Amino acid sequence: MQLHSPYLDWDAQKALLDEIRDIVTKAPLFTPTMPRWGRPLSVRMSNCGPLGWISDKSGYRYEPIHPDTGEPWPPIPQSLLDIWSELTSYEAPPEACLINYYSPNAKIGLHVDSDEDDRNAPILSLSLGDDARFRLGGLERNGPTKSFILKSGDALLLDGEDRMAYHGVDRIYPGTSTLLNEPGRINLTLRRVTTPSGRRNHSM
Ligand code: MD3
Ligand code: FE
Repeated sequence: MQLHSPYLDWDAQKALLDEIRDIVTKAPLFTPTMPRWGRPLSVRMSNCGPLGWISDKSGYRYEPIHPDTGEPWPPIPQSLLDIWSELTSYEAPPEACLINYYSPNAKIGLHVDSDEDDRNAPILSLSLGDDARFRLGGLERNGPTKSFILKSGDALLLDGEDRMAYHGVDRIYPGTSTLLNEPGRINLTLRRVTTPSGRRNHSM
């Protein structure tokens, strides 16, 4: 895990926020639900890029279209592709940028990100808005965990042994940032989903 705190200054955070707002007008936030039971998650989501992560009664997966509008996801802004190139040494661009919106009471329980075919690629996270308490464990659900505060403008790179680690967001601290016009937090995660052609997939 590599935490750059902060990575983006105020102006860069504002510029990125404007780009995300534009994406969300074209690809509105949706409420993902738990597979099988259909219980709604507290985090609302959207995506940009050729693929987007969704969750509904039939399961977790990447899809090329928005579940409500049926339209393709908007493209990933160049500014985000540049950050990926700057912070990762990965050979191919990200294919999905998951946009998570946390209202003050939203959280995400401990989970592993395992819906990507390419488990060798890193995941790059950017935070905007209120502080969050983020928890990172190990490869086993009941192992020890550590918690960190993620602040507006922070970039977190997950690679190597942390890529398949359990992690979650325990809580948001409303009112700790004035970037958004209301309390809450946005997290962007840039992900490679498919294995680039010509690369051996060493994960299995
Ligand atoms: C550690 N998002 O979208 S970002 C998720 O703040 C997710 O919205 C959190 O977990 C959020 O799946 C955490 C940081 C992050 C992203 C992926 C990871 C940490 C990770 C993958 C493996 C280990
Ligand atoms: Fe995750």
